[in-house]
Amino acid sequence: MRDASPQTIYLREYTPFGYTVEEVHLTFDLAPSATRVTSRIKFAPNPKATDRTFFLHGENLSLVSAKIDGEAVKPVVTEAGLTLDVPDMPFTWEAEVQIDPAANTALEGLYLSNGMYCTQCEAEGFRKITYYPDRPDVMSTFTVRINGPHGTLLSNGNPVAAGDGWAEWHDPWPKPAYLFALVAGELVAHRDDFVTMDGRKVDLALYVRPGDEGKCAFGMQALKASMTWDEQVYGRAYDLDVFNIVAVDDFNMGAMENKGLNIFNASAVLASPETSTDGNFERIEAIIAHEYFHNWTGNRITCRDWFQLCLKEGLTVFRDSQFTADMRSEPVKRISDVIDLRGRQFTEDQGPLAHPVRPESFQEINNFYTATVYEKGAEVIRMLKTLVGDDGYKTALDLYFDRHDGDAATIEDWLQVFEDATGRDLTQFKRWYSQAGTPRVSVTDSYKDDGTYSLTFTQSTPPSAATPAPQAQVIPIAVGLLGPDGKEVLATQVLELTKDTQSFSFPGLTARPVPSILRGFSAPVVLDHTPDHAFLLAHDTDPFNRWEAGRNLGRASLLNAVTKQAAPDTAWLEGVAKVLTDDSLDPAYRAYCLALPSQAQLAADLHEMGTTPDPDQIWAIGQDHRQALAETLADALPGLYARHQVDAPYAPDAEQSGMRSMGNVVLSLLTRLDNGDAAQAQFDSATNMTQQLAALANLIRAGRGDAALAQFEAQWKSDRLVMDKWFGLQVMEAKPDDAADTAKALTGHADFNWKNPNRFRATLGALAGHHAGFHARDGSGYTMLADWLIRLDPVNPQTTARMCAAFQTWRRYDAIRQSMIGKELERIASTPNLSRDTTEMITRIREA
Ligand code: B3K
Ligand code: ZN
Repeated sequence: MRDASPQTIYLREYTPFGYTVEEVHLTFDLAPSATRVTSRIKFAPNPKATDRTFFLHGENLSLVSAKIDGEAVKPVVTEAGLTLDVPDMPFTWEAEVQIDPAANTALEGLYLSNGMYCTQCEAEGFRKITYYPDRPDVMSTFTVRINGPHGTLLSNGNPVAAGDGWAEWHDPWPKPAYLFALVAGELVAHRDDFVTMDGRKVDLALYVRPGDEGKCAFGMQALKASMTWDEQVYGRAYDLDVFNIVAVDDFNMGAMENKGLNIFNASAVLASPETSTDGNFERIEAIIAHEYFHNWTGNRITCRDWFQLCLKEGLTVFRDSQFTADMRSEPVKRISDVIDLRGRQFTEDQGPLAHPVRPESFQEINNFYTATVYEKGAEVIRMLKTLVGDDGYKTALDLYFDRHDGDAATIEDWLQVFEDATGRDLTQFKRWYSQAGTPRVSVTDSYKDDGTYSLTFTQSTPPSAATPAPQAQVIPIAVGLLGPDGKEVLATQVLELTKDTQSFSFPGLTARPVPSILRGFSAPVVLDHTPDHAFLLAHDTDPFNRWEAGRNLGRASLLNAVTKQAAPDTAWLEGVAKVLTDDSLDPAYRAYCLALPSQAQLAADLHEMGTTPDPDQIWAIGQDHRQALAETLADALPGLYARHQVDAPYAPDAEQSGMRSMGNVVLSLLTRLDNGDAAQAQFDSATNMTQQLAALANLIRAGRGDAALAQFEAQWKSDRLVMDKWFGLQVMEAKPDDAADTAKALTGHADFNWKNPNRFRATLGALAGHHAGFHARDGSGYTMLADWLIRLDPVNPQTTARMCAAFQTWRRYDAIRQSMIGKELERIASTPNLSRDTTEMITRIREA
């Protein structure tokens, strides 16, 4: 649907719907271009509402018939829905609509993916299936009858009955329409079961297309591990007789937590050692856990309105990060989360798309499934837990589940639970939900002869359009102190910063200590502090801050190379070399210590310092630094490489993947010295995708990737998920000047199915993520992306809008680049019939 002047929705304008829904009965007569949906819905006046307007959402529906209590009625139908005068007492609404799943390329509502019917309703897709009050605070039980093709017919809840070409499902748990799901097609099931802590047996199934049966075992194990973990850690058991997961090829995001019927992007669930990397396995485990955890945080307790999205998403991301930390390594998970947070969420906060964790207005809610809502939302919960302690957190969560089970709740409800459970006043803390922007915390220190050491913190948050006058926030700062000999003289303590400026004293020391500040990244802030990074890299007892010290050394070295033409810093080279060769440290951790900040991160840092970033120069300096590191470590590399090969049969566990990640980091350094000989040997002997793909990347970097790329393509041409890697890698590894051309050539490949979001993202997303390639001097990266966004928008607005974010940093760059980007933004904005999704994104980005 096209809106001439899109409407803005405000949090402050929330009012409850005038009617409650007591029961929903749906019948689907499936046909690719003419599916009939018959609904029978019992409504009753809502005693909590005053406005009795009867408006049902509905988009792209042909209304065949409508009845109230069995009598035909003629509602007023618009592009957005229908209105009707209804009785002031309980009544039954019946409607029959026709929809066209085959024409639904937006992948929202009911659509076809390779002949398989599937749905995506969050946030507002149910209104493309039938007329309904499509808002999360309207909850009901659903009974669904599917008349369809032979094969598997699935919906939410428990199976009631089935026959040839039909099936009936009933979901006893009241739910909002966004959690509705239906799947129908030729599928095979990988089955298992789980006995809950209260002794109920749950039948588990992972449905995939024939041919993918061999990629199910890991996902199923991850599901069972998630079910066990949620019982043990949060005391939450599953609540239906069945839990089904379906893998779908065409999907706009990772996965969806529909009640009892999770639908997954195939890339987020299918795994095998030959076709998936260690990173894929870890991501799949986390997404399965995330969607499963939503059963309590999202489904049993849902959101009152979409402004409360972080209520379920921030909490569920926090829960899945705890799960991954428990399954794998806590410090490594923390490091990777912080890299991600800085890369995506800080970027959002620093640019025109900045918004609070709980936004106050939107035009298209799908544009607010952001790093701020998800990842910063999770950081806010992590801080709450730090402030109230583990026991306080547990008491509060128990109260939350107890008090709000079955509710459509708000952030106010969530914070109230913490206040009631712990007695703490969270008035100031609540600013984390209402203020956009990343606070900066600067530190000064002093030491007196009487042995008292003091730290003074100053916080300030840059103003943004969303938050023009930010106020001081509650910032938990975990601090430890190290003595001059490197031994810890003060174990980690949490300081609570609540004012603009605040000092804390530590008496009784015998010498001036070195502070380790913001341990474990205890708050999502930018820390302005330049302690002795080399000392902390050598001695810090907090693994996060030890990594951070190395990263800060590397970052300073890169920045000095840009601004002062300095050579790579020997303190960084030597410090990192020491960590790398320290076999007492976890290999996965060491691999992270070697990674330099990204080029985009450096561009952000330079911009912050008042220097206009030059993407070509940043790229070249990164290359110099890696070359210098390879040369410093030249003697150690072959031994390190050999020591990090895994002989045991492949397992995607933390231990083996840590070994491979270290081995592959070493391989990338070796490749700089041996022209790719080790990479070629690894490519030829690889028996898993982690080794094969890393080897291929290095061969491309060494300028000898052609044969391996052809071999890889021949080997994997019938595996879509592996071919996504093949498309993406070529763009990612292209030299800056070739990136846009490489992407362009790939879009001409017979297998470039641009309507498939995975393939589109693999190719164009890789271009947008190639810092120097996207920002190539001639503007080819900008034009290429804009061309494709314009083409995709009418087909799939959601994926288009999401990818517009590639332009959000445009004001960081020089005038010529800004003018080229400005023209592309204008070209997109002036495209006739641009979707509401893309219009909102481009408008916000241009307002910068
Ligand atoms: N809740 C879904 C995301 C829906 C996105 C709609 N544009 C997946 C998740 O966060 O688990
Ligand atoms: Zn989620």
